[in-house]
Order: sequence, then C-alpha cells, then structure tokens
Amino acid sequence: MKSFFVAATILVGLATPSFAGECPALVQKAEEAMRAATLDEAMMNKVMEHIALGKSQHADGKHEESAATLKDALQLMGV
Ligand SMILES: [Cu+2]
Repeated sequence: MKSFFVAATILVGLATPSFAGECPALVQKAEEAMRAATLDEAMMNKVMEHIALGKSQHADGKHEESAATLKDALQLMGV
C-alpha cells in the first residue's frame, strides 16, 4: 500500500512540471520570434497581448491555458 502512494506521488510530480516548464520555453520562443519577425503594429500588439496573457496564466498555475495562449502567439507569427 505504501509503495502505491509513493508511485502515485512520483507520477503527479512528473506530470506537473512538464506543463510548468513548457510555458517559459514558449514565452522565450515567442519573444525570439517576435524580434525576428517583421510585424505591423496591430499584429505586434496582438502578439504582445498573447505573450503577456500567457505569462500571467503561467503565474496563476494555469499552465495548459498558458501553453495554448503562447502557441496562438506563435501561430499569429506563422511559427
Ligand atoms: Cu506554466
């Protein structure tokens, strides 16, 4: 019984950081893409809004939503 709890704890521990770690990597990717891309001002603002929202979702622990928002930002830039 004890080993079951240990195994469950390890599984939960492995599942959470994969999301938590994905957002900062996506933020970095989006910011790099933004610097490299030639966007008009409206698109630039839209991308920046997405990145800011993604960061705050990540800070709130909503890592799945954050990753989705940041992937939208990349998609806006055609990445
Ligand atoms: Cu996150």
